[in-house]
Amino acid sequence: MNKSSKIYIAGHRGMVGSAIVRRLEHKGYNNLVFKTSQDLDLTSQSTVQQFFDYEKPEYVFLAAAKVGGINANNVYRGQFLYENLMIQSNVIHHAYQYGVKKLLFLGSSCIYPKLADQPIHEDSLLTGPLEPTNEPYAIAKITGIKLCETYRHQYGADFISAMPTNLYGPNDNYDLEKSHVLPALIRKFHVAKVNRDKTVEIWGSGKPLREFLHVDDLAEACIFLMKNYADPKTINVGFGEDITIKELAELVADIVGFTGELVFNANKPDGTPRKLMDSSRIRSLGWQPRISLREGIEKVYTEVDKSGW
Ligand code: GFB
Repeated sequence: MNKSSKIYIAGHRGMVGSAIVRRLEHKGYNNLVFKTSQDLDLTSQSTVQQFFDYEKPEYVFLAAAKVGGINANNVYRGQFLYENLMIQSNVIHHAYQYGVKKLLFLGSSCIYPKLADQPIHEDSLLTGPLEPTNEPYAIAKITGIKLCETYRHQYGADFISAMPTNLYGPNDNYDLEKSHVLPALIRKFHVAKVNRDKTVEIWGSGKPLREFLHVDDLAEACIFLMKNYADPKTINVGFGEDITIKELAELVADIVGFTGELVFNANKPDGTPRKLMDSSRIRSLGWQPRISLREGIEKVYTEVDKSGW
């Protein structure tokens, strides 16, 4: 991949895709292709085929997906399964048909069994039952991994897949019903501070552990893998440490400046008890995260547009 290679970033308006675009542009890549979902419906096979026929990109970062937090995954189960299956099948298949030199598919740590040994090694894939709240999304993502693996095996396509841990950063989703925990907490604590509320509701018990990676670190990892990884096996991209949701809530409250009380709502699901990734493979290749959790949250909180809250 050189600076003038034609690179298609699917999902360039999302948190991950936009971070990849920022990193590529920063590094001087000058032939990037992206389309909004209005201009290119990735769930439509014929539309995606026409796009690849016309553009013929050389490299593809597949960051387009239907994503959300624990509630969205659990409620929109059919959409999460269908839309992700369609998007990834259309992009991966036509990338193969139109001779893309390399494709990187992005998944998620929820592909691993709910009770996988910790930290979770890539070999844990398909060794046990999935977390029920995100089973449809996880099954779609596992299928994406298998498409990359089988197209490499059968056709010799250089398609790889990477599994990031829970992510946060610019262009995150702050819709309280659909978002992940970190943006939800930032918004809830900010609003509570402004309104001088005494309490903030935290879903679940506060006991689950989660690992958080800033999306700029992930974007660097994606470009690194595009250049340095060509293996059928998926590769984990994590931060290396996890914290409980209660500790996370206390950290966000401290950064935002909320001094009231946390109230845990046991009627909301906890999800997986823990999903710390074993990222020793990517680290041994030479990538490591640079942005600490506190630093990353401080940056996000400063930069996010709070006007609609
Ligand atoms: O980030 P999150 O929605 O997704 O929730 P998962 C993480 C934990 O935070 C859960 C708790 O235990 C939630 O109950 N939590 C506490 C909250 N307060 C809140 C809140 O206000 N909003 C939210 N959203 N959570 C997702 C998967 O799982 O992680 C996806 O469903 C994907 O498929 C993604 O893998 C990375 O970490 O539980």
